[in-house]
Amino acid sequence: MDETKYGWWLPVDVSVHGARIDQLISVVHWFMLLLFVGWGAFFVYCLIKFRARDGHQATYNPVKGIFTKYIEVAVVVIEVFVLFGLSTPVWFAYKNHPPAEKDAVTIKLVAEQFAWNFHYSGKDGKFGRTDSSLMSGDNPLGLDPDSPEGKDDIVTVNQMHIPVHKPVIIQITSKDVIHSFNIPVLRVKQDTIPGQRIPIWFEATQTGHFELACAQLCGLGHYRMRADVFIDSPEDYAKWEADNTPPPAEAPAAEAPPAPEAPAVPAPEAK
Ligand SMILES: [Cu+2]
Repeated sequence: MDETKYGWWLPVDVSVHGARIDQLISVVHWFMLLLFVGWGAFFVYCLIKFRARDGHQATYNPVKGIFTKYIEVAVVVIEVFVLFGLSTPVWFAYKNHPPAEKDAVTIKLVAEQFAWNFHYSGKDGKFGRTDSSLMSGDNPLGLDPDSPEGKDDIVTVNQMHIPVHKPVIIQITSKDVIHSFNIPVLRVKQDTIPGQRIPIWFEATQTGHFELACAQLCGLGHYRMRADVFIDSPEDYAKWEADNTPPPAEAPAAEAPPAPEAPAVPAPEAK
Protein backbone atom coordinates (compact mmCIF):
# COMPACT_ATOMS: atom_id res chain seq x y z
CA MET A 1 0.00 0.00 0.00
CA ASP A 2 1.18 3.49 -0.73
CA GLU A 3 1.65 4.84 2.81
CA THR A 4 2.68 8.27 1.56
CA LYS A 5 -0.91 8.93 0.50
CA TYR A 6 -2.00 8.80 4.13
CA GLY A 7 -0.92 11.37 6.67
CA TRP A 8 -2.26 13.61 9.38
CA TRP A 9 -4.74 15.35 7.12
CA LEU A 10 -7.28 14.00 4.69
CA PRO A 11 -5.83 11.26 2.52
CA VAL A 12 -5.35 12.08 -1.13
CA ASP A 13 -8.61 12.30 -3.05
CA VAL A 14 -8.63 10.05 -6.11
CA SER A 15 -12.33 10.24 -6.92
CA VAL A 16 -14.32 12.33 -9.34
CA HIS A 17 -16.91 13.38 -6.75
CA GLY A 18 -14.57 13.83 -3.78
CA ALA A 19 -13.53 17.45 -4.31
CA ARG A 20 -16.92 18.83 -3.30
CA ILE A 21 -16.99 16.64 -0.21
CA ASP A 22 -13.53 17.86 0.79
CA GLN A 23 -14.63 21.44 0.23
CA LEU A 24 -17.60 20.84 2.50
CA ILE A 25 -15.44 19.22 5.18
CA SER A 26 -13.13 22.22 4.96
CA VAL A 27 -15.95 24.78 5.28
CA VAL A 28 -17.48 22.96 8.26
CA HIS A 29 -14.12 22.69 10.03
CA TRP A 30 -13.17 26.32 9.52
CA PHE A 31 -16.60 27.33 10.76
CA MET A 32 -16.23 25.08 13.81
CA LEU A 33 -12.80 26.56 14.50
CA LEU A 34 -14.28 30.05 14.33
CA LEU A 35 -17.06 29.05 16.74
CA PHE A 36 -14.61 27.32 19.07
CA VAL A 37 -12.28 30.30 19.24
CA GLY A 38 -15.14 32.83 19.33
CA TRP A 39 -17.18 31.18 22.07
CA GLY A 40 -13.99 30.24 23.95
CA ALA A 41 -12.88 33.89 23.99
CA PHE A 42 -16.34 34.98 25.06
CA PHE A 43 -16.27 32.42 27.89
CA VAL A 44 -12.90 33.70 29.15
CA TYR A 45 -14.14 37.30 28.86
CA CYS A 46 -17.15 36.42 31.06
CA LEU A 47 -14.94 34.65 33.63
CA ILE A 48 -12.85 37.79 34.04
CA LYS A 49 -15.57 40.39 33.72
CA PHE A 50 -18.01 38.83 36.20
CA ARG A 51 -15.53 37.34 38.67
CA ALA A 52 -15.60 38.06 42.41
CA ARG A 53 -13.06 40.64 43.45
CA ASP A 54 -12.52 43.24 46.15
CA GLY A 55 -15.70 45.24 46.51
CA HIS A 56 -17.44 43.25 43.82
CA GLN A 57 -19.52 40.08 44.10
CA ALA A 58 -19.54 37.50 41.33
CA THR A 59 -22.69 37.90 39.24
CA TYR A 60 -24.69 34.96 37.97
CA ASN A 61 -27.66 36.80 36.53
CA PRO A 62 -28.11 36.55 32.80
CA VAL A 63 -26.87 39.63 31.09
CA LYS A 64 -29.10 40.95 28.37
CA GLY A 65 -26.95 42.13 25.52
CA ILE A 66 -28.12 42.81 22.00
CA PHE A 67 -24.67 42.07 20.56
CA THR A 68 -24.57 38.39 21.62
CA LYS A 69 -28.11 37.97 20.34
CA TYR A 70 -26.98 39.09 16.91
CA ILE A 71 -24.09 36.63 17.05
CA GLU A 72 -26.39 33.78 18.01
CA VAL A 73 -28.77 34.57 15.18
CA ALA A 74 -25.84 34.82 12.76
CA VAL A 75 -24.54 31.41 13.87
CA VAL A 76 -27.97 29.83 13.33
CA VAL A 77 -28.24 31.44 9.88
CA ILE A 78 -24.78 30.15 8.92
CA GLU A 79 -25.58 26.66 10.20
CA VAL A 80 -28.81 26.53 8.21
CA PHE A 81 -26.86 27.69 5.16
CA VAL A 82 -24.16 25.04 5.70
CA LEU A 83 -26.81 22.34 5.96
CA PHE A 84 -29.26 23.32 3.23
CA GLY A 85 -27.13 25.60 1.10
CA LEU A 86 -23.94 23.53 0.95
CA SER A 87 -24.35 19.98 2.29
CA THR A 88 -27.69 18.97 0.83
CA PRO A 89 -26.80 20.00 -2.76
CA VAL A 90 -23.52 18.06 -2.54
CA TRP A 91 -25.36 15.00 -1.25
CA PHE A 92 -28.10 15.27 -3.91
CA ALA A 93 -25.57 15.79 -6.69
CA TYR A 94 -23.86 12.57 -5.72
CA LYS A 95 -26.83 10.41 -4.74
CA ASN A 96 -29.18 11.45 -7.56
CA HIS A 97 -26.69 10.83 -10.34
CA PRO A 98 -25.67 7.20 -10.35
CA PRO A 99 -23.68 6.18 -13.42
CA ALA A 100 -25.49 4.26 -16.15
CA GLU A 101 -25.00 0.55 -15.58
CA LYS A 102 -23.94 -0.05 -19.18
CA ASP A 103 -20.98 2.35 -18.79
CA ALA A 104 -19.92 1.04 -15.41
CA VAL A 105 -18.16 -1.93 -13.89
CA THR A 106 -20.57 -3.58 -11.49
CA ILE A 107 -19.24 -5.57 -8.56
CA LYS A 108 -21.12 -7.37 -5.83
CA LEU A 109 -19.72 -7.29 -2.35
CA VAL A 110 -20.64 -9.44 0.61
CA ALA A 111 -19.10 -8.41 3.90
CA GLU A 112 -18.69 -10.89 6.72
CA GLN A 113 -16.93 -11.13 10.05
CA PHE A 114 -14.13 -10.31 9.18
CA ALA A 115 -13.58 -10.22 5.46
CA TRP A 116 -14.71 -8.61 2.23
CA ASN A 117 -15.87 -10.96 -0.52
CA PHE A 118 -15.94 -9.45 -4.00
CA HIS A 119 -17.87 -10.99 -6.85
CA TYR A 120 -17.11 -9.96 -10.44
CA SER A 121 -19.40 -10.99 -13.26
CA GLY A 122 -16.51 -11.84 -15.57
CA LYS A 123 -16.46 -11.52 -19.34
CA ASP A 124 -20.15 -12.31 -19.93
CA GLY A 125 -21.20 -9.43 -17.66
CA LYS A 126 -23.64 -11.73 -15.86
CA PHE A 127 -23.35 -12.81 -12.27
CA GLY A 128 -23.67 -16.49 -11.52
CA ARG A 129 -26.40 -17.68 -9.20
CA THR A 130 -25.54 -17.60 -5.54
CA ASP A 131 -27.27 -19.39 -2.73
CA SER A 132 -26.59 -18.95 0.95
CA SER A 133 -27.02 -22.71 1.48
CA LEU A 134 -23.94 -23.28 -0.72
CA MET A 135 -21.72 -21.00 1.34
CA SER A 136 -18.65 -22.60 2.82
CA GLY A 137 -15.06 -21.77 3.68
CA ASP A 138 -14.02 -22.41 0.07
CA ASN A 139 -17.10 -20.80 -1.40
CA PRO A 140 -17.74 -17.72 0.71
CA LEU A 141 -20.35 -16.33 -1.68
CA GLY A 142 -22.25 -19.57 -2.19
CA LEU A 143 -21.65 -19.43 -5.94
CA ASP A 144 -23.55 -22.21 -7.68
CA PRO A 145 -21.00 -24.32 -9.62
CA ASP A 146 -23.75 -25.37 -12.05
CA SER A 147 -24.77 -21.85 -12.91
CA PRO A 148 -23.71 -21.17 -16.54
CA GLU A 149 -23.37 -17.42 -15.91
CA GLY A 150 -21.08 -18.12 -12.99
CA LYS A 151 -18.46 -20.10 -14.92
CA ASP A 152 -16.36 -17.03 -15.69
CA ASP A 153 -17.10 -15.16 -12.46
CA ILE A 154 -14.19 -13.96 -10.37
CA VAL A 155 -14.37 -14.13 -6.59
CA THR A 156 -11.76 -12.43 -4.46
CA VAL A 157 -11.32 -12.05 -0.74
CA ASN A 158 -9.93 -8.78 0.62
CA GLN A 159 -8.72 -7.78 -2.84
CA MET A 160 -10.54 -5.28 -4.96
CA HIS A 161 -9.38 -4.41 -8.44
CA ILE A 162 -11.06 -1.59 -10.32
CA PRO A 163 -10.19 0.28 -13.49
CA VAL A 164 -9.24 3.93 -13.39
CA HIS A 165 -11.38 6.54 -15.21
CA LYS A 166 -14.41 4.29 -15.32
CA PRO A 167 -17.50 4.44 -13.12
CA VAL A 168 -17.75 1.57 -10.67
CA ILE A 169 -20.96 0.46 -8.99
CA ILE A 170 -20.71 -1.82 -5.99
CA GLN A 171 -23.80 -3.61 -4.72
CA ILE A 172 -23.01 -4.13 -1.09
CA THR A 173 -24.54 -6.38 1.51
CA SER A 174 -23.53 -8.38 4.56
CA LYS A 175 -23.79 -11.98 5.69
CA ASP A 176 -23.92 -11.37 9.38
CA VAL A 177 -23.76 -8.00 11.12
CA ILE A 178 -23.64 -4.39 9.99
CA HIS A 179 -20.26 -3.44 8.58
CA SER A 180 -19.30 -0.25 6.82
CA PHE A 181 -17.63 -0.12 3.44
CA ASN A 182 -15.17 2.76 3.58
CA ILE A 183 -12.51 3.70 1.04
CA PRO A 184 -11.19 7.04 2.30
CA VAL A 185 -9.23 7.93 -0.86
CA LEU A 186 -12.40 7.47 -2.94
CA ARG A 187 -14.53 9.38 -0.43
CA VAL A 188 -17.10 6.62 -0.15
CA LYS A 189 -18.63 5.13 2.96
CA GLN A 190 -21.74 3.02 3.21
CA ASP A 191 -23.06 0.64 5.83
CA THR A 192 -23.49 -2.94 4.70
CA ILE A 193 -26.81 -4.23 5.99
CA PRO A 194 -27.71 -7.92 6.12
CA GLY A 195 -30.67 -8.58 3.81
CA GLN A 196 -30.23 -5.39 1.83
CA ARG A 197 -28.31 -4.75 -1.35
CA ILE A 198 -27.22 -1.12 -1.39
CA PRO A 199 -25.50 0.38 -4.43
CA ILE A 200 -22.60 2.75 -4.05
CA TRP A 201 -20.58 4.26 -6.88
CA PHE A 202 -17.45 6.21 -7.65
CA GLU A 203 -14.95 6.84 -10.37
CA ALA A 204 -11.23 6.81 -9.67
CA THR A 205 -8.98 9.45 -11.17
CA GLN A 206 -5.59 7.85 -10.60
CA THR A 207 -4.02 4.45 -10.30
CA GLY A 208 -2.52 3.14 -7.09
CA HIS A 209 -2.70 0.72 -4.21
CA PHE A 210 -4.99 1.89 -1.43
CA GLU A 211 -7.01 0.58 1.45
CA LEU A 212 -10.59 -0.32 2.23
CA ALA A 213 -11.48 -0.46 5.91
CA CYS A 214 -14.52 -1.50 7.86
CA ALA A 215 -15.83 1.65 9.49
CA GLN A 216 -18.37 0.09 11.79
CA LEU A 217 -17.36 -1.73 14.97
CA CYS A 218 -18.51 -5.21 13.99
CA GLY A 219 -16.89 -7.59 16.44
CA LEU A 220 -13.60 -8.72 17.92
CA GLY A 221 -11.82 -8.93 14.56
CA HIS A 222 -13.03 -5.53 13.35
CA TYR A 223 -9.50 -4.10 13.49
CA ARG A 224 -8.28 -6.53 10.84
CA MET A 225 -11.26 -6.19 8.51
CA ARG A 226 -9.48 -4.47 5.68
CA ALA A 227 -8.91 -5.04 2.00
CA ASP A 228 -6.42 -3.94 -0.62
CA VAL A 229 -7.81 -1.65 -3.26
CA PHE A 230 -5.97 -1.69 -6.57
CA ILE A 231 -6.88 1.03 -9.01
CA ASP A 232 -5.49 -0.27 -12.26
CA SER A 233 -4.88 1.22 -15.65
CA PRO A 234 -7.33 -0.21 -18.23
CA GLU A 235 -4.59 -2.55 -19.51
CA ASP A 236 -3.64 -3.78 -16.04
CA TYR A 237 -7.29 -4.28 -15.18
CA ALA A 238 -7.91 -6.29 -18.33
CA LYS A 239 -4.81 -8.35 -17.57
CA TRP A 240 -5.90 -8.96 -14.00
CA GLU A 241 -9.35 -9.96 -15.21
CA ALA A 242 -7.87 -12.33 -17.79
CA ASP A 243 -5.39 -13.83 -15.32
CA ASN A 244 -8.07 -14.47 -12.73
CA THR A 245 -10.89 -15.70 -14.91
CA PRO A 246 -11.33 -19.42 -14.37
CA PRO A 247 -10.47 -21.36 -17.54
CA PRO A 248 -13.59 -21.09 -19.70
CA ALA A 249 -13.80 -24.75 -20.63
CA GLU A 250 -12.81 -25.96 -17.21
CA ALA A 251 -15.09 -28.98 -17.11
CA PRO A 252 -14.29 -30.32 -20.64
CA ALA A 253 -10.60 -29.49 -20.20
CA ALA A 254 -10.48 -31.45 -16.98
CA GLU A 255 -12.10 -34.42 -18.65
CA ALA A 256 -10.05 -34.18 -21.81
CA PRO A 257 -6.57 -34.94 -20.42
CA PRO A 258 -7.55 -38.14 -18.58
CA ALA A 259 -9.20 -39.42 -21.74
CA PRO A 260 -5.95 -40.33 -23.57
CA GLU A 261 -4.52 -41.79 -20.37
CA ALA A 262 -7.58 -43.82 -19.65
CA PRO A 263 -7.02 -46.40 -22.42
CA ALA A 264 -3.33 -46.52 -21.60
CA VAL A 265 -4.00 -47.64 -18.04
CA PRO A 266 -6.49 -50.44 -18.67
CA ALA A 267 -4.45 -51.65 -21.61
CA PRO A 268 -1.69 -53.28 -19.53
CA GLU A 269 -4.33 -54.74 -17.23
CA ALA A 270 -6.08 -56.30 -20.19
CA LYS A 271 -2.92 -58.15 -21.19
CU1 LIG B 1 -16.76 -5.06 9.83
